[in-house]
Amino acid sequence: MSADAAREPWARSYAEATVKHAKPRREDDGDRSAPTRFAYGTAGFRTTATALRSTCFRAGAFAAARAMAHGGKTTGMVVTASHNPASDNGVKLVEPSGGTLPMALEGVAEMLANAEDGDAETQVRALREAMATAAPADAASANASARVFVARDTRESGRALADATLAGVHAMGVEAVDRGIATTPQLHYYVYCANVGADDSERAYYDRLSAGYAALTERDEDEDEDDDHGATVVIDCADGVGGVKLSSLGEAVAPYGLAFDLRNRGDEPTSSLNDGVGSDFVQKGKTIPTRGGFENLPAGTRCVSIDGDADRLVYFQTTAAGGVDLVDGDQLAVLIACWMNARVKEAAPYLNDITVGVVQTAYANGASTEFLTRELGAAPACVPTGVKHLHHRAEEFDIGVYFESNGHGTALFSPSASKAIEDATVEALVARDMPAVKALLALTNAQRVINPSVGDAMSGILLVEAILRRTVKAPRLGSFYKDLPSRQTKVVVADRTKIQTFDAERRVAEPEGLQDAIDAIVRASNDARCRAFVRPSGTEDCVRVYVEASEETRVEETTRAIVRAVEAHCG
Ligand code: 16G
Ligand code: MG
Repeated sequence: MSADAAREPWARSYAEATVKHAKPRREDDGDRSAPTRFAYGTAGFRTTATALRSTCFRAGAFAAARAMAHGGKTTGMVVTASHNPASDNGVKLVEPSGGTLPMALEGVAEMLANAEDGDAETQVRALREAMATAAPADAASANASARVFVARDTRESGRALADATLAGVHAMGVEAVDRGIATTPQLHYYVYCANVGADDSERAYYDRLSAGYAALTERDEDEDEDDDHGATVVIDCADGVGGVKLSSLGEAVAPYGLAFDLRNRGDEPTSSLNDGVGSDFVQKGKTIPTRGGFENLPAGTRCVSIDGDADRLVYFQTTAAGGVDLVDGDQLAVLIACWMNARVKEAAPYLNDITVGVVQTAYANGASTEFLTRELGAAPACVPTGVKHLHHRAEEFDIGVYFESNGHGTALFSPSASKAIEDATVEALVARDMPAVKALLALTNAQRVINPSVGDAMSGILLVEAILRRTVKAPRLGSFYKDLPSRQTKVVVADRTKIQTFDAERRVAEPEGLQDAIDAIVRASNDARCRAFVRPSGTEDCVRVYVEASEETRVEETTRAIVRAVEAHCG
């Protein structure tokens, strides 16, 4: 490397260390599924674990560069491949706010991940660029306490990949803190706390959430407990990290009358991460997990499935016929947004101009969109797939509720909304308007039960349970509206990147003619409620086709026709 490229001490030490973390040669480990190019994708680098050692080293250095960019803050990295198979792994980077990597930096991260082993110059250039992008106020402060928290899920490959990550952080001369095994949202929360001066321990996480739950469900002496909702929830932990962590949360909430019955905790000889279990399996297949004894539960039992890194949740109720009533992310958004909206209305005299907005993706069932539009008086916003898109859009609302149908989601309170709620509480107290005080305290306590950094299955479970328990005559979960029949299909084509979409992935710009073909097929269905779109997956080598209509058979016919159109245009 040229003397110029290595002028900073970190650049010299990084250039020396990167040599020891070479990419695996494909012919050496015989791993044919390793990518030829690493793409940051929908939610970070993700691929077969054996291909990731050098990527983790570099991503660790990248996280260190981001900590330095912010003038010496704490950033983070989680080694996880979420809902993907146990043999995969991946990288999720966490910014000092506790949020995800700014999209503008994804290309820089890709430049670093894809640079040749011997090309330290390009790697250093990428790191320097990562360091140059920060809020000006941040960059002005001292560089003394740059730190990176590294966590991993329960995958076998995690230990070695976390070690490679820690080595990447060290190579930059930045303090690396091994936070051990954690859920993705926990690590986001730890990073957030570290930068706002709050307790970033695991204990403090459980304490915050459980105290929030306790406060949110506390009843006045004159109130009756609404016993329609049993206080036990059966949780399918996907044989992942949630199995370990939910038992700690369960201990923390048990004194407040909520019991977790944890299944698929990953500690049985038959355990297999995300394999026939977990939220992805349950939501996509609309079926109960294949392990954990769900088939023996009494009909109507309230259950939750989470994913491999515990950042998604879907509820379901078993039916007498051995099936499920699925309560997906769309339904959860409705439950949470309507509950928040009702509290805002109750507090209306003191809480003016606070709006509750919902963010969905094109996958949201049309029935949920119609319901929300009616209830909230405004159509939900629609953005491209991926938490990063939903989260940013939700930040534009006073109270922004976002959910993907697959169960990624949360509610965000803007700083000004939080302040307005605080001020309104004082005013309502002075006026002795107790119904308004109650509504305002509910909004305050809801904020305590919510992980402020990112959507979190553990926090989501507590919020939903609290809402069900707190709402006298709460509607049965999932009974707000009836889903339109829908189907999601994968099509494998020669080159999925040929498909370019716009309008939040609802329309195709390229290849030419494909959108016209889809429009013609939808028109031919003669069904006013028929809706369809196609998009290239950001995590798998396939094109996804989504169709909904008022009847199952129409969904099937339309899907078949659109699959043929995709094959014809992208073959
Ligand atoms: C990732 C995303 C998820 C999205 C999914 C879509 C995050 C944390 N995860 O899992 O939000 O729904 O990808 O996958 O953003 P696809 O692009 O393959 O359809
Ligand atoms: Mg996940």
